[in-house]
Amino acid sequence: MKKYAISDIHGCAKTFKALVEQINLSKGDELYILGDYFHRGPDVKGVIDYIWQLQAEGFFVKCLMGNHEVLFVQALLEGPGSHYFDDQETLDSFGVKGIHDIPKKYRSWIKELFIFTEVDEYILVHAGLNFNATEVMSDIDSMIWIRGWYDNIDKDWLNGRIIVHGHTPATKLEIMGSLRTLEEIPAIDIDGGCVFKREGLGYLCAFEMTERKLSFMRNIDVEV
Ligand SMILES: [Mn+2]
Repeated sequence: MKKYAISDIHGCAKTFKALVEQINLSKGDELYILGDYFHRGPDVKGVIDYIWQLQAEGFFVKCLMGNHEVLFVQALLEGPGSHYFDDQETLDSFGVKGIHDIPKKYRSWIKELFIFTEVDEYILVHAGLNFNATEVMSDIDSMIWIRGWYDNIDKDWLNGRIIVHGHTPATKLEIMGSLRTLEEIPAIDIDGGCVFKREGLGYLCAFEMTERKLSFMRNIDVEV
């Protein structure tokens, strides 16, 4: 049985589907998605529909929340004209004019996403952990938003656990490099910056946690 983590799909439904097919996901496997389904890419609706399709077919898929989903929920709460969410492509993927016109089942789904989860020796979270917090696992805001936190990692607190996260785009080489340095830095950033054009970015990454193997899919939704 394999256990995969994928993060920061950002509306790239074709790339996501191609990666799931590339890893040859089986019904006994587990797939964890670490947030940021929304924004930037062309087919947010398609990403969520594909997750639901997998689940309906009997695949195990557990979804965490990213900051782009938080922004979306804040915009829903704030009402029309909210500055929290301004993404025409996301609206276009649903064929609607405003976020409140997005069907309720999608809006409700976002509110049900998990903030973090633990799988074997791994802690899975969108952005990372704030080791300066009094209660590391209570700092939800940091779990969703934090950047540049590796210098504060408390290995004693982790007690052998490894943090798998996304949120900060990393090049393919950086992601592969972090897999080799888990002893020193027990964290791996699997956000391959799939929607970004910068050198080394433009990949969606799947991390198989049991055998610690990486798979990459070049973006096929947008030009990168
Ligand atoms: Mn993010």
